Amino acid sequence: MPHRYTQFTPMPQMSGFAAELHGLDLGKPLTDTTKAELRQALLDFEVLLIPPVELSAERHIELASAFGSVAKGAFFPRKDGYPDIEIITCDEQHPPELNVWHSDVSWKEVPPTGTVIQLIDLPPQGGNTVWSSCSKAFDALSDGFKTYLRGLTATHSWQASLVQDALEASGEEAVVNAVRAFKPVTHPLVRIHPESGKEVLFINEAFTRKINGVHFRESRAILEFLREWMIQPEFVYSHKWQKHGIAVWDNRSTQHYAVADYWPARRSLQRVTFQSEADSAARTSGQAK
Ligand SMILES: O=C(O)CCC(=O)C(=O)O
Ligand SMILES: [Fe+2]
Repeated sequence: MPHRYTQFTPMPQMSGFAAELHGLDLGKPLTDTTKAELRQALLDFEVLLIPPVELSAERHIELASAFGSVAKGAFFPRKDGYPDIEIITCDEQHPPELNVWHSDVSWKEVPPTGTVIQLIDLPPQGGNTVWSSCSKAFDALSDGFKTYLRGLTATHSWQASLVQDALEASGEEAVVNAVRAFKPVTHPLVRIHPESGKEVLFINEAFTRKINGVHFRESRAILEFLREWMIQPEFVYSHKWQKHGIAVWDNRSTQHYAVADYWPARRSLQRVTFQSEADSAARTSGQAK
């Protein structure tokens, strides 16, 4: 039975995926009903697109906190005076680095639940963000292959990724410290989403290094097959931004790619990450091991 929405109308851009929220009024404080419907919509549609409205730092944080507790996020520079707000700016001196399929920080035991971003500086052309639904990608596989994949786990690491490149730019010490602090982690290859119950393929090109317990050639071939499988147009939504457009994604059931076709023009965004207790609870209970 589809959920009924009273505070806005979700308009999915593809069947069951990437919904524009029509009629959502961010001009006033969010009521408990609106927050509950936003959480439900994120489970139903995995990516939410909110029409442009300039958010103050406080309203941006408030919107993120509708989905969970505001979290540390990734490793981007912070907005002055707002440690919860990360800023990603690309310009002539700072080329884009996120044009690789990833789910954020999947190399941690409990990766972020999701993120709310607002586009601040819109390039004259291009600069879409593209999301792929990891639940649609899993659903479309054959039953026999699903059964095979359900038994597997994969290793995720920041090493030999864009994160290592960024650390290297800060010097050897930064890399050595990260090697000590952030060991590779194991995630199930098929995760049961702790809140929606959907089964999702939890692997990505940036951070998944190998499938555990199988020959390395099997691992390499299956990961390459899945990488290609997961980015078929049927599972992918490419979002054309407007200035001050807002998007929210569920980092457990989607992966994303920031298209670098605008560079060297300037593009910048602000982001606030949130964490749901369900994720750490699932990890502790062993479901996400
Ligand atoms: O620049 C974008 O569109 C998305 C960047 C990204 O990967 C992120 O914010 O996690
Ligand atoms: Fe990202």
